[in-house]
Amino acid sequence: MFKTISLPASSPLLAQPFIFGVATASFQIEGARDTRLPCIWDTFCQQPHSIADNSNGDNACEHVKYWQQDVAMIADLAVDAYRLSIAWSRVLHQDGSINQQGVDFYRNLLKALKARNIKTFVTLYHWDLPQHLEDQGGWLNRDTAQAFADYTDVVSRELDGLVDSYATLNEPFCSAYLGYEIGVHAPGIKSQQAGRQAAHHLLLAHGLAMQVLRKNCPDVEAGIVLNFSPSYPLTKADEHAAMLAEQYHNQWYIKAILTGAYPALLNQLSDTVKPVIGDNDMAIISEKVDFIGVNYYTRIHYSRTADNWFAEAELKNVPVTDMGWEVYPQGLTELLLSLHRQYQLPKVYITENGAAMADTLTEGCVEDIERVDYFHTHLNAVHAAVEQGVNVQGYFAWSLMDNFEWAYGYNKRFGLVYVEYATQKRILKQSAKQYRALLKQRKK
Ligand code: IFM
Repeated sequence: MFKTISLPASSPLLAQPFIFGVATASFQIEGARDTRLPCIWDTFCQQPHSIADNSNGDNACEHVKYWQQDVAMIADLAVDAYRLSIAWSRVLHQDGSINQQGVDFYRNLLKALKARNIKTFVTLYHWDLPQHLEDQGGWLNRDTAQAFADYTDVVSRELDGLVDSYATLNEPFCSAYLGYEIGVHAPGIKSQQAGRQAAHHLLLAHGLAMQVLRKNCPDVEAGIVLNFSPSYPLTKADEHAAMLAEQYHNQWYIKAILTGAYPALLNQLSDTVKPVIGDNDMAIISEKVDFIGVNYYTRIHYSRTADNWFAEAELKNVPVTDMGWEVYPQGLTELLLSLHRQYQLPKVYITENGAAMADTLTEGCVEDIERVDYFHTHLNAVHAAVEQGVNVQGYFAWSLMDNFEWAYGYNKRFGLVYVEYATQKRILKQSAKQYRALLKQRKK
């Protein structure tokens, strides 16, 4: 078990222009529910049994209240960049007019970060669709893609000059599959057809938003953040199943974006499940991106089902995080190398990587040695990929601080910083101190 986070002294990760950062998302930290429109996660949290601890995002980390101290804390970590998301429901009223208070919140936050020389990585959509749009069909309604482009237009004008890097969407897989296909995330719909159609409309929204960003801020880099849980066969006999899962869950998004086509698996879907695709959609979806954000936490094993499809298979006796996710750092190297072989990749940022652990606050300290080990091994996995030619230019730890972990509520802690929710006190864990030590060493 590594007690420090370190990299070889000659690692390109320790040299310019590699960026180190921390990441969060609006609904998970902001709170201040009363100063924005309701979103699909507010509604979902009210449904019985949807959230493990019956909690919601009403208060979360009260970041809207404590943002100044949070900015100071981010600066204290010696990071180069902060990745945050904008809540659509905080910047627009239902009639499409601007919620000035919400816009001012983000403007002030971004200005304060820039004043401390911290680069601003802004994600436009991290799952919190305004509820009134869900009432019109949400991501099943093609008009939502255009509504997202209109929202992007407002945000990119209002935040002009304050953003260094835009990501359109965070993890469209989660919005579509978890939200509309198996219903464990908001809005809780369980339909394969809905999942595939939502995925298509999300990708279309991404493409339309890219066009807006190119027009409004041609000098600001723009891309998308995708999550990958690479698919591995449980046994030799399961290789085909793993290949199907890989296409369905991972390649579905990156292939559409980088090549303008869905994986071949699309043709195996029945006509009732296939998404409706407009004539020009794939060209819009494959609008050139400046970067792909890669979120990696674990790999997944699959086995073949009786109907020749795939099902998740559990590996026994492997190290897991508090989420039950296997700790498999080599998977990150393997993923990056495999994407590098398959595609003409633009630059890559690791936009999320981290681990939930059962942290305990003892005498004011959190000795999260397993998380230190996780960051150490995963950063070295990125190093290995870069040494083999993958153009990775940044790494963001998930997450800055403990927060609302979606369907798990506040039970799962991913933070570098411990949040004592009753007092909203932030306490740097050992992992935060080690991450900072690594970054400071580089800055000498
Ligand atoms: O907390 C989430 C985040 O919102 C999106 N990516 C995965 C994280 C851990 O589950």
